[in-house]
Amino acid sequence: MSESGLSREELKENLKRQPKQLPVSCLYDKRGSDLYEEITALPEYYPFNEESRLLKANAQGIIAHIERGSIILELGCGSAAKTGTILNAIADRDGPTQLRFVGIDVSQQALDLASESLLQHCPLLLPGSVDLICADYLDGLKTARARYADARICILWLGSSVGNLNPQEALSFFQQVLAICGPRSQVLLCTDLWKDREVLHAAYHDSQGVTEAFIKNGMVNALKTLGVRDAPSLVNSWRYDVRVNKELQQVEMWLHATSAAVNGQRLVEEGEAVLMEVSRKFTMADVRSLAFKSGWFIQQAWSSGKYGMHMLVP
Ligand code: AVJ
Repeated sequence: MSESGLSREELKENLKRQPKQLPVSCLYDKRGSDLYEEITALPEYYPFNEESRLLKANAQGIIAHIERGSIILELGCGSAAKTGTILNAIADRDGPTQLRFVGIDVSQQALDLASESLLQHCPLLLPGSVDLICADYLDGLKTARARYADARICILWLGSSVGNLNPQEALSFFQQVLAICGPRSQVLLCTDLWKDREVLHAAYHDSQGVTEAFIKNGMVNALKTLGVRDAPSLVNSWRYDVRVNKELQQVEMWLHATSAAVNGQRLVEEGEAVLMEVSRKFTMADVRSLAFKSGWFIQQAWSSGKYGMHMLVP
């Protein structure tokens, strides 16, 4: 592992693929997490507001499925900006002593933001009831399952982050979640829905260039880790391109290298394109099929037409 937490070996493997691709973890250093927070405030980035609205409008319906005493565990909690909607609804119903929150994120910076933001947005949450785990999803879940062996765990997976996984990865992920968390668990899965190409394109190619900066920062992180000198000015001149791929039902964020990246060896050639991030979009039927194939049932589903939520139980 490098200082930044990125593994050089994993990066090299990713750069051998055709097309070249980077692991999602490149995107979320301190600057990346800050830029992502900025993205969520962009007028074009509709998923954030759609999700907030859907959560608020259906909070009572959602918590009706969450048993008293369940641990609320958020995967990739980031700054936990929206979690308060669910936590406060449960605290109002069951009282603050029944409430326990576990946040899992790969970024320690994000977790620091989360503990501040939770104190601010969830006045009923007792400080001793918050457990923040810096780990990737599955390791974090294993840790949580071991710590709270007897508890029922309600997993919140917000932000449509499942869209970063390809269909096989998503299937395997939900099978593993089930294997780790077992029958005393449930998942509130939020997914962005497939829609008009212009709306999708604008959400990932905003007029202020924040998403472009976010993606370029990910490449700078990767190249710095691999020992490329002057990575920021190199990547700054590369071209950002968003492709709405109808066949695979996903938005693809690409960087076209207008000059080569070299660290002794040639890592990226001039003229080559690197697939930086994939954001897969879903239909409600896609989510149903993903759930059934991986061993989950759907207790209830909500949709705004633009955005969907499913409560999954084993
Ligand atoms: C956090 C993966 C859900 O795909 O919409 C936003 C990340 N990347 N703009 C998404 C992202 C560029 C986001 N997810």
